Amino acid sequence: MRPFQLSLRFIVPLALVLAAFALMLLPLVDDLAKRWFLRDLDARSQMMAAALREPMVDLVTLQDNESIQTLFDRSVQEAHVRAIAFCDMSGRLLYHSSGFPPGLGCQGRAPGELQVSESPLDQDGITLGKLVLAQDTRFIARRIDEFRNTLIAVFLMMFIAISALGTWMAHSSWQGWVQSLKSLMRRESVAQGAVSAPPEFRPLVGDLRAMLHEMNLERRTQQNSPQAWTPDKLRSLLHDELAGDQVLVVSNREPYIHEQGEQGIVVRRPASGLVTAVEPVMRACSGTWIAHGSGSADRVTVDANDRVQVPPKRPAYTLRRVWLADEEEQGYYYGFANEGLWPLCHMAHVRPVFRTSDWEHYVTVNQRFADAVVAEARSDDPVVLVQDYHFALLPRMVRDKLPKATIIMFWHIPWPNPESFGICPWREELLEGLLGNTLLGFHTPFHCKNFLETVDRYLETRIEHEASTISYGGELTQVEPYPISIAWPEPEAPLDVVRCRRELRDELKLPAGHQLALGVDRLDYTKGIVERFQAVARLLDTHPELAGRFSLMQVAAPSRSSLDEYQSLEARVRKLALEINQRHGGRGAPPILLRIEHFDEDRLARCYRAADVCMVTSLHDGMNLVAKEFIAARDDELGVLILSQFTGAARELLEALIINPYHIEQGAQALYRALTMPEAEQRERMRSMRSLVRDFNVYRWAGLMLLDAARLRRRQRVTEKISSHSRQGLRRAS
Ligand code: GDG
Repeated sequence: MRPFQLSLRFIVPLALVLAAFALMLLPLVDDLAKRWFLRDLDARSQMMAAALREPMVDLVTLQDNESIQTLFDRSVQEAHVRAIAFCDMSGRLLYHSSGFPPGLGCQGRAPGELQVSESPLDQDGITLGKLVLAQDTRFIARRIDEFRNTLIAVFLMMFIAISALGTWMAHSSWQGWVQSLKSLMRRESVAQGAVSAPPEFRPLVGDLRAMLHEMNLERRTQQNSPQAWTPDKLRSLLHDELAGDQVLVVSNREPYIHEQGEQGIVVRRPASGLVTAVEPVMRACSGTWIAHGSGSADRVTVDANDRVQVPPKRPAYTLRRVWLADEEEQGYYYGFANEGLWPLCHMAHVRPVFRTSDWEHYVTVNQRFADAVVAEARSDDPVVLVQDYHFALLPRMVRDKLPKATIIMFWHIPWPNPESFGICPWREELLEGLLGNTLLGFHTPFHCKNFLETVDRYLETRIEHEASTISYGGELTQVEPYPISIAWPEPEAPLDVVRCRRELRDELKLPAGHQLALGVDRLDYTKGIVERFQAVARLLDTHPELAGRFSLMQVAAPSRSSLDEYQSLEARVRKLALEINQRHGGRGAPPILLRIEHFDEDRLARCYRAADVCMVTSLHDGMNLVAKEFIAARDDELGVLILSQFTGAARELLEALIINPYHIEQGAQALYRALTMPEAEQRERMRSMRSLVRDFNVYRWAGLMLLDAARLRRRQRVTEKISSHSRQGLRRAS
């Protein structure tokens, strides 16, 4: 496209110049050609008169009328003359050829289309009269028309030939520049850049080489750095790398929900892995978070621009709320996102449901949020952090309005294989939307690989597997794994583990030595809560001595409860807990302590500290933050984590007891092993996992993404600089 745009800038002026030239030239050419033909006619008349002179002298003297008539008629025929006549000295018309025009006499006056020439006829110095020759000039206008058309055709051909040549030259120069630019951008060829770069780039090669080298060095240092990532470090990164550029976050779920309570307005924090991860980042970078205003008192707590400063106690950033009608929320959020995309991306054996009406709401709501991003942007190149599967279309929509924006998206859930993704009726549209991103992040390299393969299967793109980039419609999307994490707890005000253990057991009316496993999840079918309960039942079947001495406390925060699938899951979970408690709960405390309610953060933190074991048995999970929260809470270095192999976390937390949650016996054995694990082994495992989660925290997650974004942003700016340099070169060349 680019070379054609450039060529147009050359072709249009060329067409104008040639047209002006033709307009000036054509009247001159007409005039010249006319004079040329008339002179030619005159010369021919003179020649003919000379040829007739000799026979005419004799015939006039003899007054041989018949021969004169024959001579004139033959001459008219042979010489393509319109008429010939002979007039005597007194101006009388004596002889003329047949068809002599009536208006033409001996006075030299002729109708417009005739040119008349006269030639005296002498004998021995005595003038006998004059020969009058009339020639038709109409052919001159025809010839001039033909000549003009030929000239226009020549101009047109010249225009086409020069334009084609110019376009071809622009295209091949552009290709050459793009290739050179690409090879300059690749580190290995920058080393020889000065040699292979075209002359236009030579002044830039040194700068580029230094910049790329610095960026690569910096990236490697940052990634491998053992030094801890902190909010301060993230803040200084934003300041140094993004020069304080505006950061906008977009997510469906808002971080603070205002609800109308009986005592007045209360603020609630939602149970969401996404909010858990992104909130500390926003506190650090003081940007604007755009989210759906879903609380009953949300509208009364915003200002005229739908904004509110949060956190309420210590405002650090702006929350901009977007309002949705009930049917929009139903179609976009519950329908397309949670009945369609959620089961599509998770292998949990729940079939996705796709409805056209849900899709239409999904498109509308994505556009509404994209418009809010554009409205909140203070410059044409903000950094936009898009969160999750609710906004697959938004990156392209924002890109269309803000082509220079750096759009980073993080996909918080797994990405399935191409076959599974392929059942979505709008798969191409979703992929095109996602390729509006500058940078697209997943939790694991495996999800990235699935995404690249899916794009490869369903869209015409160019994929560089080594560089992990997708080129689509002239734009580049970088696809990278960024394993998400949590904010490492502040060291101040640590909760005493012994006290937490005692208080929770008192609250649950359990004896002091009662062993407790903990499950914390949104009540979702992907979390494997049913399989977890079955493992508990199996444990008690095989180790009946544990009945009454051990329980699993399951905190299940209600989630998406209006959907059938979630209602039947809740019913199933309640029923199973009841059955197991009836079967194994005869002696003392029930084995399953089910709490289907939302716990506040403080209460949750006490539960993590009070538990002996944490069970994470997801059937499929992007990362799972509960596993990391449990580890971060255990500053006593005790407690055992049982972790499903189908979580992203299982790739990092190798000291957990990794299980296949579908294998109930394996789950039960792991539970037994956890409950009987010596403290020394618990400490060794926990210490190692704690050091990993401390270093690989959520600030590192955000920091690495923002560093990569800053690198791509600089690269884009250099590319723009070089493009404008190339355009100037092209203009000069043309
Ligand atoms: C998605 C991906 C990925 C739970 N109950 C309560 C409560 N929670 C909090 C937990 C945790 C969060 O919710 C759940 O995080 P997860 O990571 O388990 O999962 P999803 O919500 O499904 O999130 C997941 C995550 O995004 C981040 O990328 O890890 O794979 O599915 O923080 O503590 N919090 C409170 N009360 C509760 O009752 N306060």
